[in-house]
Amino acid sequence: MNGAQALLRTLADCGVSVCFANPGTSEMHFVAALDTVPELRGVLCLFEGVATGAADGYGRMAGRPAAALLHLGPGLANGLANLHNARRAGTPLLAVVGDHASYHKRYDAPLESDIDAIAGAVSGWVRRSARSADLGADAAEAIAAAMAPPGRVATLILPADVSWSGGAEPAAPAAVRSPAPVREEAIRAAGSVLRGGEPCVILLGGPGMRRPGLEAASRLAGESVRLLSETFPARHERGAGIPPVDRLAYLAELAAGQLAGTRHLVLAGARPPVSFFAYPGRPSSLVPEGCQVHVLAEAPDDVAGALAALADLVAPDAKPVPQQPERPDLPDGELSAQTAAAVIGALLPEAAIVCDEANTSGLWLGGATAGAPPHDWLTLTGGAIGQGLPLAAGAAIACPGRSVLALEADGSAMYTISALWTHAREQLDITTVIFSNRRYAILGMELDRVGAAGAGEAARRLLDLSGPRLDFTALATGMGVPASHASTAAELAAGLRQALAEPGPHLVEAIVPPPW
Ligand SMILES: Cc1ncc(C[n+]2csc(CCOP(=O)(O)OP(=O)(O)O)c2C)c(N)n1
Repeated sequence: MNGAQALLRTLADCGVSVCFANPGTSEMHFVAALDTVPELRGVLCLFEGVATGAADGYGRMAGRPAAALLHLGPGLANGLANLHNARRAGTPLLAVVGDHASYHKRYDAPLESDIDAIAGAVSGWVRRSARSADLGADAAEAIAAAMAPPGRVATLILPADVSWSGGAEPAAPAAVRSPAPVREEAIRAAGSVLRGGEPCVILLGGPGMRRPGLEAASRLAGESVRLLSETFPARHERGAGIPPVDRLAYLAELAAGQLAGTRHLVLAGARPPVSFFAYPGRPSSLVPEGCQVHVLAEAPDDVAGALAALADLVAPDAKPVPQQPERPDLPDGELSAQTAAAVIGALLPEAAIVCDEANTSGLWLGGATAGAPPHDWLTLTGGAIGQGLPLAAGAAIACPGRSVLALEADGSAMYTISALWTHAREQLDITTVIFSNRRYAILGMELDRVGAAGAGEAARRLLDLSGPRLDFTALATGMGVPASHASTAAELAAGLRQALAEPGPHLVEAIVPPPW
């Protein structure tokens, strides 16, 4: 058995069933080995950022890693932004990065680069396999590292000669760490804070955004205790029947308003809140003056267990308060981000998976979908745009039978537009809605907020996408995805209905004015 065959066999035995790949010459033995391990499905992605974003979407929904196969340092670098988002999401993910044969490296061939350094920026675990005999064990360890709670990017660097040499053997799965158990002391401390009756916010995040955590947290909410969540959760279970929680706003001034008057902030899977960016004269930390921060549970901990233990301590008889079913009426007239949100809220299918990269066009989506049937909401955890279309591919492959909605701002969609080809190639049940406002709208606002004086026509031109006009229906059909166009609410509703009723991928380009 060569190294590549042992590697793939080990991955399959460890429960890895998908590899999102953009291979090159140094990965050809890995590619050939796919035919010896039929349990591992190779999915071709036409850009590495699609492969890594898809592996992120897969890991968030499956709770176990997919592999992303990348070609040396440049391939890894192309995939880095979405590995960054995966790192922020705490997604279990295995990046396999091919490298030159070990003896070839000293010749400094054109693709030679410092892969270890690039990988270090986004990985919680990095190993360069030295011998084909070690590769199986390295792979099993990589998977265990990727799955250690809450999840991380594990990068295995695979020299071509390690891949092609014989004498390799598959390894058995390695033990995976469980979430750290509930800490009694933290429960007692949070209990006395909650009993004290001073204004308190429980800030939820990470695994606390799944149904069990939300139900336990809901038992704790009351007159002096409010629930809020981190701004960009990796996976938020929401909708009718699940206790709702408002997300902390992206804009620091709005988030400061949400937290004003809070004397105690209890963190349950979330980090202390900070401003997304620094703004001249404004604070970086969003913890209000005089507010004490208490850590109930961190992301690697049993967050839901900690919340449940806290609820049993201070509110043993309290019941969770679920969101009532409620949908907006289908609106009429011209399309805007607001009416588009109402259309989506009216039609969102049960058990949908929403990949939200709608940016400024998404302001009304949360409200419009709050009472829709239960669904999962995946967000831009690391703020690196170009995530949504790849994320949708991975989520759809992780959850066949569920509708995936990619809600995409036009600027962000263009970063990884080739993901549409993978949607079509794999015939994934993904409906993409492009919010075409034809600009980088948020940056128009940020230009003013950071106080960048003197911005004129030259500056505005860098934020404008209006010419040449991006024709998303042509882009989609050119990659095999049927597409339609909507400039009224009724057209969006018709397009969405059809897309959701038919199997396979679809795209609707929604022409919306920018919100400012
Ligand atoms: C990888 C990466 N590159 C650049 C940026 C900076 N950036 C933030 S928002 C944005 C434009 C967003 O435009 P669009 O996706 O069309 O959304 P809109 O603001 O119009 O709603 C850019 C370029 C980023 N966040 N991530």
